This record gives sequence, structure tokens and C-alpha cells, in this order.
Amino acid sequence: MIFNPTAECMPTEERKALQLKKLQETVSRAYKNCAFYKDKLDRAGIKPDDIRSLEDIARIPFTTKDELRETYPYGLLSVPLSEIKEIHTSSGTTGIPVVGAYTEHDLKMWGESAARCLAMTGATRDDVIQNGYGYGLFTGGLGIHHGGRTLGATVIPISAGNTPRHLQMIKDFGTTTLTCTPSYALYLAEAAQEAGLDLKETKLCRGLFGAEPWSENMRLQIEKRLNIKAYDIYGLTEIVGPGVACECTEQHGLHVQEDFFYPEIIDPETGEVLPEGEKGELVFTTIDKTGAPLLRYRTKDITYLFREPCACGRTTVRIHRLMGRNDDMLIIRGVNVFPSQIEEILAATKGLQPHYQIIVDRTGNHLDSIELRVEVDESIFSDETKKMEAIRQNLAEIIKSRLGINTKITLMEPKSIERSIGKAQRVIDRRKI
Ligand code: DLL
Repeated sequence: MIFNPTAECMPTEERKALQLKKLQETVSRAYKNCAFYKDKLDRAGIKPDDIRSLEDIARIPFTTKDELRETYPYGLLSVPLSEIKEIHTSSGTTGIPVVGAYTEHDLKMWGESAARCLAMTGATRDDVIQNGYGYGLFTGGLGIHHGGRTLGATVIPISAGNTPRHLQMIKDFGTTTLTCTPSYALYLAEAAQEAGLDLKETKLCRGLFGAEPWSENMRLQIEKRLNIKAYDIYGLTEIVGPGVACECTEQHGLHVQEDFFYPEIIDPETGEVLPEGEKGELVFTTIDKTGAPLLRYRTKDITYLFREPCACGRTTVRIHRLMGRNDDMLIIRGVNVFPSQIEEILAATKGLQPHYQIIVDRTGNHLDSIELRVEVDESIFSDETKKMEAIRQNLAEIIKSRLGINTKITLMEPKSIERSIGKAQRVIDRRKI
């Protein structure tokens, strides 16, 4: 089913005209109502009236994650706070969260974009969606929830974790559609096997997986083990969480909701806009958001755009499955973590040296694990073990509360972590995704 055939199957030229109109409105609104953008555009010597064609977007300066940090918490609002109805955040580079602020209009738009994604994978109002993305500040839970409601489907807001209950509900409630991270899907498959639940006997037939990198190989494993069709869904807190783009039943690239989010691919070094088909950094301008529109936001995600006609009938541009990032952000069980955040915590903790290594792995249970090896001061290392244990526990707790991840802490003897003459290798990622 195509949720909104007018928007999703519109002839390209017609859509371009619509995008231009929405872009012009967005730039005008941001210029008029948001001091950050007024200043930015003034400094670049651009007035909203200068945007006369879609190509003119290239004249607008990029917005970066650092700028989101500098304007925290409300600096990007283009409306009075009383118009903001929901706020989400995810972690920023140095512990200052990135904020997503939505007006009623934006929530409706988000609901529609997530509903279109669900429908792309074949879901209808007759489906039961078991939503295993985390509810709360993370956009995954509520994003799929808004989408499921807009689609008219039955949504089970089970959230992340509690695996036995997940299995129970799949069985008892006739769940047809599972939404969670791809690594958790594999974990569930294994847990089902261990619990003696034959998923072939259940109604589960599809899943929408995202929020972290995954591969074709993982797709094959998920499809085989869960006996479902597995679809890739993409999004980010800064834009709208899940719903920005999704695969249709052709499973060949993710359709971007182009009438809501205007995508560009740029050369990450020069900032130059690259033609469709060329790989580079994905940049989005929100052209239908009123609360905190973003102009040319650099996602740091690497992919390319392609526009060949799709057998599903949608005319929207597609992105290739995400091909990596051009920064050092790690995604650990769906949680975004920057090594700089860990470094900041270490610097503020007494008794530790600034020599550390982060080891990320994905072991037998398909879930990510993270170990932090950090050198301690000479005086402490030779001290009694009770003190070491206290430091270890304290550090694990701080990391858990600030970054939301469970970390195995290994305190190391001074000078035991290999020194490098060049760029230190802080992160060892052993996951074979
Ligand atoms: O992860 C939103 C989301 C929730 C998407 C549920 C899909 C499903 P953030 O926490 O802000 O938002 O993380 C955004 O996660 O820039 C990508 O690097 C990565 N990411 C998201 N979806 C995918 C995907 C949510 N399908 C960051 N494949 C993005 C690869 C993904 N990476």
C-alpha cells in the first residue's frame, strides 16, 4: 500500500517545484524567527529572496552538530516555546545533547513520514506492530509509535529490553511487525530458539530495523532466523528520528520522504554538492518543519542518491544503505557515543591517566559490548584493591548515567597502554557487521 500516493508518486518535476516552494518558506521563516539563522545567512550575504531555484540551496552555509551544541537548548527554535509540543534528544559530541523540538504540525508530519515507511514495507491498519525501540528521549520509540497510530495499526509500546516479554507478546498478541535495532532482532531470534518458540508458528512477517549500521549479511541472517522480511529504516534525532527514509518491499535502497526532507550529497572535504550516484556525506534541509527547521544539516552519514524508477511506483529519490560515517561516532546498542565524551569523563575523574582504549565487540549474543581500558595513577595502582574497585564502579556509574551505556571498565597499570607516535588508536572496533 502507498500511504500517500500524491506525495510519494508525484512526477519529479512537480515535486521539485513543491520542494522549491517549501524551501523558500522554510528559509524565510528561519531568517525571520530564528536569530541563529538570521545571523548565519547575513554573514553569508544571503537573503531569503535569493533562493530562486533549488540549486540556490548551495549558497546557504551548512549547519553542523557543533552548532546544535552551541545553541543548546532552545537556540534553534523558530516559534515561541509554547508552540513546542514534544522534545527529544540524543547525545552530542561532548555530552551536550542534540535537541529535536516539534510543534503540533511537526508531530503530524513525523507521524505521516513514519506511517509512509511502515506502509512501504507492506504494513496496514490491520497489522500489530511490536515496537521494540526505546521509548523516552530517544526518537525510535515515539517515532514508530506516531507512525503506527497515523497508519491506524495496533501498536504495542513494549520498548527496548525485556526479551521474555517480547517473545510472549509475539506469540500471544499476534504481532506481525517488529521494530527494533537489527542487532536486537538477531538476539531475539536466538532467545526464541532457546525458549523453544518456533517463530514460523507465529504471525510475525516483517521488521523495520535501523538506528545503527547493519549489512546485507545481517539482513539475510535476520530474515532466515526470524522467518520474516527485514527492511532498513533510517532517521536521526536532528531531522525526525525514524521516518526520514525507508526501504519498500523491493528492498533496493531507502526512499527519502523528499517533500519533507531535502537531501543532498556533498564532498565532505570541499563541501561541494555531488551529482546523484556519487558517494559522499548526506545533508538534509527540513522543508516541512516549523519548530526548529534545519538548513543543510551535515549528518556525517555516508551514502549516495539514486533516482531510477522503482517497481513499487514511488518516484522519490533513494539512498543506498548507509555506508559508514565520516566522524568517530560509535553506535553501541543503538546509543550514539563519541570517544570525546568518554575522554571528558576520564579527565574529570581523579586517579586516572589520559591513556585509554575503547574496545567494542559483538559477541555470541549479537549485542554490542564495550570495554574501557584506562590507566590509573601510579600511587593508586600500588594501593589496595578496594580503592581500585571504588574507582572502577564510580566510573562505570558515571558513564552509565551520562552516556546511557553499560561499560566494562578495566583499570590498567601505568604505561601499559601502547603509546603511538601519530594519532592514538583510541577505538578498537571488533564488530563484524
Ligand atoms: O537512531 C533514529 C532512528 C530510530 C532511526 C529508529 C531508525 C530507527 P539517532 O539516535 O539520532 O537517531 O542516531 C542517528 O544513527 O545519523 C546514523 O548514523 C545512524 N542510523 C540511523 N538509522 C540507521 C540505519 C536514530 N538504518 C544516527 N542504518 C544516524 C545505519 C543508521 N545507520
